[in-house]
Amino acid sequence: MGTMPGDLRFPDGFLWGAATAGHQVEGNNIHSNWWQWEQLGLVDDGTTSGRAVDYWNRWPEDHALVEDLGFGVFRLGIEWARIEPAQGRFDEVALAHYVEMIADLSRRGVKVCLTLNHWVVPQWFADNGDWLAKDAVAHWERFIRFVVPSLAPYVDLWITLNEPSVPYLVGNLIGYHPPMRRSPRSAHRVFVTLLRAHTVAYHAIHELVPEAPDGGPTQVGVATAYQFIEPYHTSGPACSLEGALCRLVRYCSFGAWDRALQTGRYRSLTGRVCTIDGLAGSYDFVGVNYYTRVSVSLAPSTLANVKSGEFAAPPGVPVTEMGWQVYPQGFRAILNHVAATFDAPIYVTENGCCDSGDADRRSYIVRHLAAMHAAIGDGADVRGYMHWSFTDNFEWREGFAKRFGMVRVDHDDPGLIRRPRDSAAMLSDIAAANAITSEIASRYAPGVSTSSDTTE
Ligand code: IFM
Repeated sequence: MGTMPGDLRFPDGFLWGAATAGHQVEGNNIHSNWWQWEQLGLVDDGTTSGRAVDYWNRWPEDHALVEDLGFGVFRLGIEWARIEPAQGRFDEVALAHYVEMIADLSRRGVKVCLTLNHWVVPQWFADNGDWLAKDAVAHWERFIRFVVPSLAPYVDLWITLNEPSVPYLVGNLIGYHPPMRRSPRSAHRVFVTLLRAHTVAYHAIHELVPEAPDGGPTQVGVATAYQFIEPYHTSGPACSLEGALCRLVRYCSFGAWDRALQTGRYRSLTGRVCTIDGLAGSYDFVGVNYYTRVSVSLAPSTLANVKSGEFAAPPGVPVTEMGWQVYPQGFRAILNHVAATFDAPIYVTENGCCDSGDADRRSYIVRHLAAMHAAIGDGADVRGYMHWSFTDNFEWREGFAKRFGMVRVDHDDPGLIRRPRDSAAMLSDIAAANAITSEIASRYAPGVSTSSDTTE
């Protein structure tokens, strides 16, 4: 397919696709900590993950759709609680089920990006003290060594941990997710344990998997949540104070983690330094999850809105149904920041918006892809884009009411029918063209500018 001047063309071989996570789509992850926690009735819309969208059984249909849409990569996760439902009891049947699922993608010519932990742990592990337990990393390593050899023939990109900042900040500092601790000490300890967990997984995978399915080097990384963090005010004393707070928020959200991955050392806010053998340089690529800008404010009116670590948006800035700012300029800045920080290829492992009617998603995608294109032009080595999410799914504490899917699925529909939204058709066309052509942009997102003024 030819492109015209003004079209935004992506590098040859660029991977286009979508992302999901086990617990959010599979259903009936009954031996997990999240499943147990959901029964307390704390999910905002009163739902529980239940059968979710039954990906556990409907994967053939979903994979056929992935293939029809022409996606070259699909990100999914496995659930530790299914594979090791009781301590030391490994379920070969569950693992074989995952192998069949994942091999199917590979047979369809779709590259597999596999997440080994997306926050959820087995209930027995949670009962044992979760990531605070002395033997947490040993249990985790045993699980990794059990699953990796069977999955290895089909996995192109391994993600050890998804967004580790969520368990340490949201689960242990803010107490908004299970285990709902509000303890800086626990948050610190979980942070360090997750660094160790990543390190052992990284090295175990490299030891067990000599090469990727395409014969190239094995690729292991982390999917990190990056927000573009800025002061709420643009000038004056409030802005200076907020600027200082921004540095702290950045350090806690991703800065400390990134530095630890590079240097092998972590300096806590109290100045304690911890060194982890094997951590320095333990990444072959960087997974970037980007959604929004966070405007840090000290004003009581905006601080009052802080929920799960979010600050309110400045007036006039468009927000999604999550209340998250739509800020593609931040995507470009983050990709450039990651490129400057790490000398490694980048995959966008999540980017998307909560939009139940698919009214704004196409514009969100076009503007963020234009920002990504600009970052590539700036020199960032971005190799792929996985849109969050493929189908609607269980959005954690926000339940099923929040819709991130390019494919609509109603949790309460007895048939759980998959209905691709226009945004899925658009990403499919972009993937086929390996470009945002002006024809695609004007057909799906009329009036949305792809020029660099929207991305600077
Ligand atoms: O649904 C989540 C996902 O599990 C992790 N990253 C952010 C998404 C949207 O909130």
